[in-house]
Amino acid sequence: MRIPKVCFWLTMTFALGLHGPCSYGDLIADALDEAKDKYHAEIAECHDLVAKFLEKRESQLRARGDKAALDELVLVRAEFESSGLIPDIALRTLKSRVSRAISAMAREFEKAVQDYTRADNDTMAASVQRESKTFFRCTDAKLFGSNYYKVLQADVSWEQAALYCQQIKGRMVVINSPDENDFVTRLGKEVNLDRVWIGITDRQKEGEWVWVDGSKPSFSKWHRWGNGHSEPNDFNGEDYGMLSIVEGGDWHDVPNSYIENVARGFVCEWAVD
Ligand SMILES: [Ca+2]
Ligand SMILES: [Ca+2]
Repeated sequence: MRIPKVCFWLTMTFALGLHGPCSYGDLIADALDEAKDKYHAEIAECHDLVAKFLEKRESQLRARGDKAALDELVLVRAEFESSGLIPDIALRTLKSRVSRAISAMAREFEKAVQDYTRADNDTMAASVQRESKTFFRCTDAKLFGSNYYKVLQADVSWEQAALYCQQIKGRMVVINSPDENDFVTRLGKEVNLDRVWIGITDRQKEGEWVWVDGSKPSFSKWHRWGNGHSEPNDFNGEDYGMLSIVEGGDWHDVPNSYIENVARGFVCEWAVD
């Protein structure tokens, strides 16, 4: 029987003790693994606490017979279950706990990259660097062209959505072509959303629309009203881009906190490494 070459060399490496468990490289990997375990445990605990909070709130509203509040809560609960984003109505401390856990994990990745670089292990430094870019990416994000996309169902403002995409090492979606617009619209439709935030804004200078990556739009799909008017209309000072799935992917400018009792969310995008 032929032993595959790679197995032979691995066996030889261990046999010769070149890769002992006490090498510096392993200490870095162990510290990173420990940080990941801690991160996953912290996120799981926060999610558990939110789920319990929402459950308790639901039974309170049911007992009170508050139908309107109950309908809103059911929607918030469905959004939380689908996106994992801590809703605004939950304890604010939980929201900041999750943010802190993400930042701490991001720092651990940076530290490991530095440690490997200092130990002259450029291969591992590059590998951890790559992992850090995809670690926070939603596992079910869909590939289209050279990016991964995920629609997150949540009742958040444009600014909150942009910040969250950034936190998880992506960005709010930047749409450069009709095909990409159709793809994002289809993704939103798949999860039955009516509207999603997209990463375009004129908050810096009125009428100058820019994407979150600083680029100027090379393509746009502003909605045209039947009466000859069209978006963006800056109605009462609207500076944030929203894609309307129910209008075939047309765009509107709307206020930062565009609260409406409709299926809502935002789209994050990650470049393929
Ligand atoms: Ca505007
Ligand atoms: Ca508008």
